[in-house]
Amino acid sequence: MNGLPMETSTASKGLFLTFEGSEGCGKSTQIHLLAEALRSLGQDPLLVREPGGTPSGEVIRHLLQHAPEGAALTAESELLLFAASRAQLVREVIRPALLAGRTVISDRFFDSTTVYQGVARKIPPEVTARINAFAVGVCLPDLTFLIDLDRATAIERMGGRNRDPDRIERESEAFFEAVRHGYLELAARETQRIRVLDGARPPEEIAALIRAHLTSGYL
Ligand code: T5A
Repeated sequence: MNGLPMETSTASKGLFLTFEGSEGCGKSTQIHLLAEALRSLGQDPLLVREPGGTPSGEVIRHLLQHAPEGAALTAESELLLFAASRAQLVREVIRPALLAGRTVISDRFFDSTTVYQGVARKIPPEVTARINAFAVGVCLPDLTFLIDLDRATAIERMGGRNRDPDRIERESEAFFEAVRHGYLELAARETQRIRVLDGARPPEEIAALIRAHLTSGYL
């Protein structure tokens, strides 16, 4: 036993929300606006991000993004490392919080693997689906917001942050086109769970749409 709660099929009491989209689409901005709104309603949402969010997950994040030792990672190793970070985050942080009744908001979750490693890295969908299922167990998002933004606008916004690109951010334009289309195709297949939002709109407008979605059946 490692002291962490065992995975069971017991229904979660908390709401599990995930945000997805390509680099610079505005996920973090919206997560923080939503968290503020929830706090003003007296809630105490838990915010997590992927990869990372646990001590071991943060080491994996560094390896995947910036460590020189990660430069030669294969697509297969990359997939398994994202899954390992997620498996730990689910059992160590997300699941206990949901069972305790907290709302959990995750900046990326398994849809990122479906799209980045599956569609963009071309790993067969049955492989990413199986590994995703193994990593998350019974912990599935109740609702996912996909923020869709064209690449040119995203690059302009990220340039404004004046930061060093990480290993994945240095990928080709074709890779990021595949990511964007992969997300939109996934949303078209999972219309019940995934809500697509236009990331080119002003942040407050997007935030209002998110709150409206939530108050129409989730809060
Ligand atoms: N990955 C991850 C995989 O390949 N597989 C996986 O399974 C997982 C989990 C993670 C990387 O890992 C990959 C995908 C990624 O390459 P990360 O460093 O965690 O990367 O960063 P990202 O998730 O890509 O997020 P970013 O921090 O780059 O962007 P955000 O959070 O989407 O954008 P945000 O909110 O920081 O906004 C960017 C800028 O735009 C402005 C903000 O002020 C900010 O300056 N902005 C707006 N401006 C105008 N209008 C709006 N509506 C705006 N919204 C935000």
